[in-house]
Amino acid sequence: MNKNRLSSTMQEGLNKQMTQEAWAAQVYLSYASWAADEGYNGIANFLFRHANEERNHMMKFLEYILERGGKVRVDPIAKPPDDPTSVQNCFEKVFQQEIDNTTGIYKLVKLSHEESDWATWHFLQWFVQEQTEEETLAMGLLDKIKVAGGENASADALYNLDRDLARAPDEAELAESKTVENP
Ligand code: OFO
Repeated sequence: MNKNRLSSTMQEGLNKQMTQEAWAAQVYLSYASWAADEGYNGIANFLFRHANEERNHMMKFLEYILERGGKVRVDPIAKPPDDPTSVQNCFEKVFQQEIDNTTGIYKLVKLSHEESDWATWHFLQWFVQEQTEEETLAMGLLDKIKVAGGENASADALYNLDRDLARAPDEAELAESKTVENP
């Protein structure tokens, strides 16, 4: 008896997204290594922590495919993009990477809706929220580098930014958790 509760299209899509998350972890590792090499140890620390999050996302997809009786396929992971050229460029790349990942998640949500695969739809809602959080976090990075002076940021401003990011929380607070008292 076939126990696979995923359509073949969905199984393929989930496997691709699993690899996409593994790739995202590699991208963060590569940007973090670049930052460390440039002497930005706070930024590196922030990006290394994020690489771990992406790897956890990969595991969530892997576990879900197995849980639904599907077949996991561990594919090769593509090479990360070129190193950033500056801190601003690094944060722009991080933001773009999150947007691209959101697009992948949305495609799967759309497919789950079309297939009336409500279990997968429900599973993906966590990722919809996570991507909103990560985009907010990446937008925050872009704001910080803008305030620091963008491409013309002084060594002092970059020093402060680097120190702040070493302690920055991994999660962004979303609009839903805001209140009048805590805007
Ligand atoms: Fe997996 O959350 Fe970012 O990309």
